[in-house]
Amino acid sequence: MVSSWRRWLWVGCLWLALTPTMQAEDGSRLWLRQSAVAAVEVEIPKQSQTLQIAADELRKGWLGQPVSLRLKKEKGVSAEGFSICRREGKVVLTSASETGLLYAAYHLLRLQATAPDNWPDEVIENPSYPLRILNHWDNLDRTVERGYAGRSLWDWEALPSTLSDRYEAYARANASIGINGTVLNNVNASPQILSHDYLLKVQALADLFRPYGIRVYLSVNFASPMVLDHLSTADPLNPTVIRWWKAKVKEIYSLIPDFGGFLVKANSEGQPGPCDFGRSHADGANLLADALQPYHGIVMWRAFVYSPSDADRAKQAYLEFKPLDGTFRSNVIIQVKNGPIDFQPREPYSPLFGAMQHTPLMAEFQITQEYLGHSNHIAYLAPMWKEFFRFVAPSSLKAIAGVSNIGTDANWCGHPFAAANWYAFGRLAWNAELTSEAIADEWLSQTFDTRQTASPTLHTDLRHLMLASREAVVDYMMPLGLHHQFAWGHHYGPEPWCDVPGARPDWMPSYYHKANADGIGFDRSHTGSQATAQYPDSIAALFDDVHRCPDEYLLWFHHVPWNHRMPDGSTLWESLCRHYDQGVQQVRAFQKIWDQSEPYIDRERFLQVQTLLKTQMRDAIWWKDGCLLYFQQYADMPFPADMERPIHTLDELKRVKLSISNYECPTPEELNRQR
Ligand code: BDP
Repeated sequence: MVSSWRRWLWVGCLWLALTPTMQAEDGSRLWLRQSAVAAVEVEIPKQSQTLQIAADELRKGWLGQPVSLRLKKEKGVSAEGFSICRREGKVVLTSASETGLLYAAYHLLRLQATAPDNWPDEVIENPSYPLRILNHWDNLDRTVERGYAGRSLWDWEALPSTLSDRYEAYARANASIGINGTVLNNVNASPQILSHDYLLKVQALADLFRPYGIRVYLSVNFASPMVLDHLSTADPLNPTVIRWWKAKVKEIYSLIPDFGGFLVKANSEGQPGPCDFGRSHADGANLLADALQPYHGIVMWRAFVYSPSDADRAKQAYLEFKPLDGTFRSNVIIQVKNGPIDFQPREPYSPLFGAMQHTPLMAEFQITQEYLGHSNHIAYLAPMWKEFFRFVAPSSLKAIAGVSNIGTDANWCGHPFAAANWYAFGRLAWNAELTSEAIADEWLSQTFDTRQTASPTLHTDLRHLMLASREAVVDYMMPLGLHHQFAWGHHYGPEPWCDVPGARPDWMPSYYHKANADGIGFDRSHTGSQATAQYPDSIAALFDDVHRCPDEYLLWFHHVPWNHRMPDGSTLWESLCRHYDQGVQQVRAFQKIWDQSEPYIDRERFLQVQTLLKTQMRDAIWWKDGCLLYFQQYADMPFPADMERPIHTLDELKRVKLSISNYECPTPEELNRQR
């Protein structure tokens, strides 16, 4: 379709524009780093802020033929979807909505960066989910719960009069990957967010985000009527409480007409909720849903509930929510974490998915690496989310949410590779069928220009590193289904020995590993807590049988003797050792791969990743030595001869106490001081 000399000219321009200049980069441009040599002609159907943004993006970055944007409904294309085709010497982008055209513009730029000479004559894209939402766990004092990339982006003090440039850059990055909603504040919500002063600040952000197709949502505290207006109760059936919420919602919509709705953490980890007044989660959710319904707002009600009761923690959300199936209003969506415990490096999927047949559900993924090395470790999470989709059909979900890893750090997410997880979350929310490989391809090409360098292997080597990274973390932290072996509070380093006097037993690692002279692992089979019975029969049969249970979930579902024979003939103890060792060896391999990329990567990002990989390497050894030396006391067996030997003693590691909080990532200095 393009004559060959023109194609070469075009590829040449592209090469010139994209060839890395090797200038230092601070990562602030994320995956949006293209700049065109000369602005192309772009035709828009009418004047609007959104279309202007789309046109400006194309003028800044598109190197091909003139582009025509057309607002038109096409068969097989949803409201936010779009088509791209080449017609009469132009590239024609068509969508029924302005936001769809903005997405089309970003998609065209993505095609140019990732498959410049190899895209089909016609592209049609429709989002997998209508709601693709980031959850910020940002507090009003600008700390970020489980945030490891600086402070909160939202400068509440300065809002609404002063608007940081980063707000629009944030909206742009989200729009470029199709994210269309943002919950601004922590699920452990301050009631203050609903005060009039704060709503004016929220309004300012909503106004900025609107042209980028992003709606604003808020986390709300169930006791807000009591705290803000001194009501004597927050009972969801009390008429005064009902009136309070209706009036509050009316006030919000008078300021933000397209406000998205509420996210609620209730009766969980000390948060107030309807159960405090003898009511159910459905009573609580329906109260808010009724107030929001006239404005088409929604309630995302979290199923992350558990208490220090007799029931296995992994069973509790199901036990509490399954009986409520079908009793929620139609504008309530139950937001369920991917696994039944809490964002561990590996969990089986939560059995609530598939069990709630009459209630819309949405998945909650965690983009911030609370349990995967914070922003110090490379852990590309797309493979973890795809693993979830192997069990939970993407089409069975109503929406998708991801706990954000964004902060004030210049590169947004702390680790240069952590931005890949923000990117991957957006791309999977847009198209759950995309492969982890394809997303890594896109991100690498746009972030490091990996396809434009002289190296024949840089792109594939870095892609390999990304794809192997999450499994490496699982291996050196908690292989074979082990979970929650983290140090108290900050969830960074290993502490299988942790024993905080008086603390909740279900917050102690020993609750989960149950290591003793007989073996290790949590028996959730028919002989134990029977959590396996919460799964559909075919899956339950698989998980319940110690000989059929996939290795990666073995110690999640079974208490297994140390000399149990694994499918490869090794004992459980040997296999555990080999997994830990394998994790460490993988990080050594990542260091080598990264060092070979030096000639092709700008200095600043190269050095930052190189330094972080050293930290990751030391942490991997810390995890391996700490866990294996501790478990060896029970296994009473030697390390396999071919395994890398420990370099620490258990006593030494037991003395490590990082002085960091929920809001921080340990610095190399703090780690060196301790280890
Ligand atoms: C856990 C975090 C905690 C969150 C909680 C939640 O440790 O900080 O508040 O999840 O999701 O992962 O509500």
